[in-house]
Amino acid sequence: YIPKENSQNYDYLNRLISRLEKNKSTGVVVVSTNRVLRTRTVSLLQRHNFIAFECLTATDAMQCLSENKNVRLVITDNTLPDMTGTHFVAGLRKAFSKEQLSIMGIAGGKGMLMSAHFIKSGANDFLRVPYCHEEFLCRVMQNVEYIESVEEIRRVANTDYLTGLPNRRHFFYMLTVQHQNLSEDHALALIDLDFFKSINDTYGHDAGDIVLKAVAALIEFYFPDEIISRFGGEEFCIYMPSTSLTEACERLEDFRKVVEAEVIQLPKTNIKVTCSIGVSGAHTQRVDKLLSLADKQLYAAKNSGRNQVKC
Ligand code: GH3
Ligand code: MG
Ligand code: MG
Ligand code: MG
Repeated sequence: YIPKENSQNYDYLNRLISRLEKNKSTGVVVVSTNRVLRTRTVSLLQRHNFIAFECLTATDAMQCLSENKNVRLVITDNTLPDMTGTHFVAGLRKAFSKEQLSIMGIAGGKGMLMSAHFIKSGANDFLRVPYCHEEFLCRVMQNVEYIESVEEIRRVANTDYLTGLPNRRHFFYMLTVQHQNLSEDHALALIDLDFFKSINDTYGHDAGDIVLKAVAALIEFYFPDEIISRFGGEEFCIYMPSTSLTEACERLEDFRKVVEAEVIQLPKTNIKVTCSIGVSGAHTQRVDKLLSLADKQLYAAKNSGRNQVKC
């Protein structure tokens, strides 16, 4: 469905068309007791491929949000049975920031201050009822795209560009989140590639990059339930919750053998690489202690001839 007023505006059209595909995985919650307003709004959203949820109360909407992680926008009327729309918005904002969830107030009537009330309560936007379809769609798109661009910026900020693994910054963030329920048993491993500089020197920096990507893929495959990270240049870190030091060392010894056996294909030749691993375990709950201990063990592994695990 393309509004005819826009059939000449090709930039807008292209944007609309590319959105149609993305909208299929984008949830929008519509909250109103006004049946006509609610069903019209929902069908307009559905015509543009959005997954639209109809809710009659603030409580229903909260429930819907907790069950559907794909919701990027809530559109709410001001007179709801269980609370006013602006109270609902203020409550929603305690659970979701403006960067996580867009909220748009909609309300009719002659009151001039309604949009200000909504926006002061934490709404991103406001639209007066009856609304014009075009304006409604522009605003929906703008609010959804805002959330998506913040998500994209977050993803880029948390990811190592070369390997696609979580970067060091994100590793610490995930650890802090996990830290609240750190189990007694846990372990941390630092993995450092052996003589990596000589791979760069012999085969070139691009070959070094291929090796880093290959090792990162192995880590991702063998530690799917652990918190992993590219920690620095040719150094990786793995946090293993609910794992004893003994169990961690066995798994890392297995992994060391996997790396040793892996044949990495370069454009002109195949090469192999080894790694040294330092592991620390349960006797401290402090992440900085775990790290410095693992680093000491890694240093010991290097000094005892490399290609080994030290626990
Ligand atoms: P050791 O066995 O003692 O760990 O020796 P090493 O050569 O692996 O360690 P060293 O710290 O001397 O060298 C690490 C090298 O990793 C130096 C740096 O140029 C290279 N490096 C860091 N990041 C990247 C990257 O993103 N790509 C490539 N190709 N090389 C990188
Ligand atoms: Mg080094
Ligand atoms: Mg190294
Ligand atoms: Mg290193």
